[in-house]
Amino acid sequence: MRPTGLPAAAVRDEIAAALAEDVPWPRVLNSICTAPHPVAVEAAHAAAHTNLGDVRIFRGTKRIERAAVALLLGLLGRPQGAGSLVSGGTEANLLAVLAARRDAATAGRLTEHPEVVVGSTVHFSFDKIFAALGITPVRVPVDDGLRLAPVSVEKALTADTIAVVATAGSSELGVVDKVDEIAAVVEPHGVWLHVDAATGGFVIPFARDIGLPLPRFDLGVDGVRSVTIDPHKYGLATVPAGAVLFRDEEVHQADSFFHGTPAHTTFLGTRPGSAAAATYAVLRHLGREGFVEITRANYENTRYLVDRLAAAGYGLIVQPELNIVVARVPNAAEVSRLLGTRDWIVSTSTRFDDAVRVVVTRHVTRDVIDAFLPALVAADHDVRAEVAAR
Ligand code: 0PR
Repeated sequence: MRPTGLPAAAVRDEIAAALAEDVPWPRVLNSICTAPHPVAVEAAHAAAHTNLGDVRIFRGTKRIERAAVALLLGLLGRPQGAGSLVSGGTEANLLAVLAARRDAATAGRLTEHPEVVVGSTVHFSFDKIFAALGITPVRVPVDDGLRLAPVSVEKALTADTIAVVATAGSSELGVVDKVDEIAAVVEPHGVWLHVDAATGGFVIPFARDIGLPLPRFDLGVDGVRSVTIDPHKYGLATVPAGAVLFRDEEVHQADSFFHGTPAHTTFLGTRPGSAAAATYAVLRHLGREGFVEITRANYENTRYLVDRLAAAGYGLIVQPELNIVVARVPNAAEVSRLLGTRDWIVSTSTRFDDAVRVVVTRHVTRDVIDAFLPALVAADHDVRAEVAAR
């Protein structure tokens, strides 16, 4: 640190210069996050000084968090449930697995080597969680549609199983597990079913409103005990805003297992009230109709992208159920790298080496797609030429 400080204007310029190096949203095609809604930014700014880790001080902010959680519980079919706003999908999934483990212990079912059954398409945040908690993942194959197969789940259950995780939907492939069918096989075994809807939570309910044939995945489905849903993804809130929601209030209260002062129901201690303010603001401002309209536009743009890809000769790895398009492109890693040097950010797949993945979110408009397609074709062409010359 310098002995003398810099004028605020000079610091502002430094920050602005750094931010100008970030890739602008219209060139970002890999991210589940988008520019937060202006009302979210304004609310986050107003609450920038708050800390939900100390609710003796931030009473009003806590009230906003409770109100935001109530709105999310309403969205997910369980107004009488409970939950917390957290830092994102990783922390939400961690809290859900911890709750499942506690539930198994309370029921006298916790063995020395607890297992959690997951599909091979589950998000990598679970790898971190299982490693940290010493839990063994039991990975079951997915079906032809890349969804967790209910029969395989049932076969994988053992006396050590403390939870099953279903994904609604996967950020890598954009498919939605048949949560209702998985719940039907898991429920009779009394095993905790967690649904990771970090990505799909702010898409599926509205997609169902506009008539798309997606399964229910929420806390209204018998057997679903917890759900992760992330306001900082399709919920248009500022980062970091995740949420974990539980079917039962007692489970959430039992979350005060961290024995903080005052008791915390989250893994983080000091945590931003700005996230709660942003989440609340955007939910109140848009209402269900606002989200339905945004979702409708995202699906229209998804369709447009699929059609433009087809016209350029690119097929799909899987039919998109969410607004995530996985196109079949040869030498995908190299194409993605080359596009990156041209300031177009796409991602690839860990499962398929000929897949370029594009996330359609609010900033991925027709104009963006129209600009992207020639860039993809050019990068593909250049990589093919390079490969042929080797
Ligand atoms: N579960 C699912 C289904 C997810 O999609 C994600 C993140 C998580 C859990 C973990 O959530 P947090 O990252 O909030 O802890 N999915 C995105 C992904 O892996 C994360 C992301 C977001 C990556 C924006 C890049 C990016 O620019 O694609």
